[in-house]
Amino acid sequence: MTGLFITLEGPEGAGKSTNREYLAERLRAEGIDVVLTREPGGTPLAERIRELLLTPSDDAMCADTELLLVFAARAQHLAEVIRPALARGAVVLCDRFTDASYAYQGGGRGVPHERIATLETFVQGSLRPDLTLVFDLPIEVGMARASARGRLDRFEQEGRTFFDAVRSTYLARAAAEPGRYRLIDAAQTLEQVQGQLDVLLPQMLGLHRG
Ligand code: Z5A
Repeated sequence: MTGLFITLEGPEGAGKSTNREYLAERLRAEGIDVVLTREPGGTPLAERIRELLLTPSDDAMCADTELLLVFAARAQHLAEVIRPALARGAVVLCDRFTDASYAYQGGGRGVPHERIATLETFVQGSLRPDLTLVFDLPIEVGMARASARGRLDRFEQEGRTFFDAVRSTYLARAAAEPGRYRLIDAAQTLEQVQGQLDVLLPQMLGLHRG
């Protein structure tokens, strides 16, 4: 039995965490074993790496260090959580995965695509998400939502150019592989966004049943 690997992506404040919970409830109501998780993080060790990545610090972190840390956390997450859950047939709903490395380290920091692709193959082998939901919205709307929470993390302190590059990388990836990606208009009200997810639910159930 193999499960279904769904990732949620998009810029800050797009509603990934909120809607991950909503999707999990809807899938559980169908009797499905759902594992909710996130990156960077998802295991005790990977959560410690997350702290390193997100905590603002006076010590500059170079782009390659950042890239290696996200993939180090991912290796642990895959071994401890994602692969075992998929092997028992669960639906894994993961808030961010390797598309975020292409968007933030690639688009935002300018790390060459090939370098990220090399690590992707090294850490994941042939494993890729079955479905990726990209929550898209204007950067200023997402930033306003995120900043309403208070203290900004290390990524949230970046400027407009960084986030424009993040957003356009997500959109370019979604356009290049329409079979795997679904674009969600995340600027709509929460009810409307959840309406868009409801439309996708039968597809998710169909993919899970194989
Ligand atoms: N990162 C990386 O660089 N490379 C990688 O490979 C990976 C990650 C995997 C993790 O942060 C950081 O790690 C991330 C990229 C980097 N950078 N940042 N920043 P994270 O995932 O914890 O942080 P985030 O993505 O910024 O999470 P977020 O700001 O919490 O966004 P969200 O989960 O998409 O949004 P939310 O928490 O569901 O909603 C935010 C607020 O908006 C909240 O008050 C909601 O109630 C509200 N909301 C949600 N939807 C709506 C609608 N539709 N209308 C109005 N208000 C709404």
